[in-house]
Amino acid sequence: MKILITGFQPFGGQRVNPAWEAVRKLPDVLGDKVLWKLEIPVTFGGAFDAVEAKAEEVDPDVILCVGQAGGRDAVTPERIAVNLQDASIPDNAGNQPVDLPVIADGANAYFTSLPVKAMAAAVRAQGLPCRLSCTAGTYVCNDVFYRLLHRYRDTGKRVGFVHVPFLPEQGSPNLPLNSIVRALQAMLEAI
Ligand code: PCA
Repeated sequence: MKILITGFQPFGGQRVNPAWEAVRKLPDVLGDKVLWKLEIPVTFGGAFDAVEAKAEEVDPDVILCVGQAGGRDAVTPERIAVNLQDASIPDNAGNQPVDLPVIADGANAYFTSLPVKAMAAAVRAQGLPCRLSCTAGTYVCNDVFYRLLHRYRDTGKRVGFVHVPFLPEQGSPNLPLNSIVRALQAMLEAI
């Protein structure tokens, strides 16, 4: 199984993004799974373009995007992407869409095609905090998640998104980097 896993660049005045810091530390092979890792920009549309370009090259079975969710105290696999852009801060290109659809004629929402309950159970079995989330927000993370679910619907490619807490150096609540790495690894093994 080929898995494309992405992490975002820093945004919102932060110097690091725990998502990419953790993704880059994952092994290249996990049992029968081969991982392709990609750092992506925090820009509406641009994040999707980067993932799609890599997916066209690699032809992965699974695409899993990872993002930072400051304020959350657990790893949170996302269940739903919504067709809404509503940014409270500009993205890294200076764009700040408000009350716009991601895709004009798209469905209101898509459910993830990854087994998020099994993934969450695998993280908790490691003694790490994890719960399902029913909103990836309305910023760039939801934008790339929605666009990927739309693009790869009915293709057999499965798409998921996981938000992770801050690192200790970014504030509280937080999780150490190696805990985030272990959580990602447990989720990948559960797919
Ligand atoms: N988190 C943001 C965008 C990039 C990231 O890591 C979000 O939750 O939308």
